[in-house]
Amino acid sequence: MVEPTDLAPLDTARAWLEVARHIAVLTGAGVSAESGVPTFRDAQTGYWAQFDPHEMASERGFRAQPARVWGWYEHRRELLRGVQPNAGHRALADFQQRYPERLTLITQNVDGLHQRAGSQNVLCLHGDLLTNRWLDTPRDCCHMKHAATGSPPYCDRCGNLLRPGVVWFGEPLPLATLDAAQRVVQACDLMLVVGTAGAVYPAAGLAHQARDAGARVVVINTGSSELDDIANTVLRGPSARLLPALLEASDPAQGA
Ligand code: BV8
Repeated sequence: MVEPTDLAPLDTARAWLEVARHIAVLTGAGVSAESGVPTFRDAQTGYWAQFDPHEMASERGFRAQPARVWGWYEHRRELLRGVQPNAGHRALADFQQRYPERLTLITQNVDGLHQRAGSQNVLCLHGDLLTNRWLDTPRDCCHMKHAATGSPPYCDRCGNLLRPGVVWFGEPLPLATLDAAQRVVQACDLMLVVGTAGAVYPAAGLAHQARDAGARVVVINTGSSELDDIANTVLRGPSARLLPALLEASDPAQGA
């Protein structure tokens, strides 16, 4: 019998998928690239290219330049209007629908496209670009009706600012979500790491945890990533093509 490792990476990954009982998927900005959403690194184009995204995606950066950072998020929200989930998002949602107990999706993305494609119980490590919350602990006066329009909106009673509902650099990830993600990767036998540079922690650490717990790790990326060296196999190419190729082929109904 030909060992899966003797096959091409995609066939190897398909063979591992067939026998996997618990599949963890970690996605990054690359899975939304083919929907037209610039990746976190590529988002720095035009006017925004002059600013460091890690600086802007931080509380310190927001407090220093609230109008500029708010403008950057409003710009990114604008880029999301009219954007649709792509075939990669849909392949993940469809597979989970066919095998609800087998796949858990963990995402670093804040664009909501996995949820719009139909993925359920998505573990969103870095929050949601389309929500806001108060910068400082809201007082009785801070109600949305007092969010005077501005850049950013603010409470016209105490001056509290609204901020995007995302996790900034230097801020802790939502504990319950991170705990759940860590439990998922500890228990999985296959982990797909899709469209992420693997440079942001603790998210990238989940792939290391999966590998250390004995899971097979498959990286899907158009370019090299910081997680390639812990992958059991790397599928080099766009996720909107490779996720359907990997996940749809495994459908017994298609006689795979
Ligand atoms: C925290 C929301 C502690 C905001 C984001 C350990 C080691 C080193 C550093 C640290 C560490 N622990 C903590 C840190 C510091 C820091 C960090 O990781 N820094 C990095 C820069 C070194 N981490 C933190 O600050 C985290 N917080 O640890 O807090 C703590 C605990 C208690 C109390 C106080 C504090 C918080 C990190 C969360 C930051 N927020 N997002 C926003 O969006 O504005 S992260 C942000 O950047 C994105 O959400 C995303 O997660 C990340 C970018 O990563 P990618 O998704 O990989 O995207 P990128 O553009 O980089 O790459 C795209 C990839 O796709 C590429 O590889 C490309 O080749 C590929 N690609 C492109 N097209 C395709 C494709 N692949 C497939 N198909 C395609 N078509």
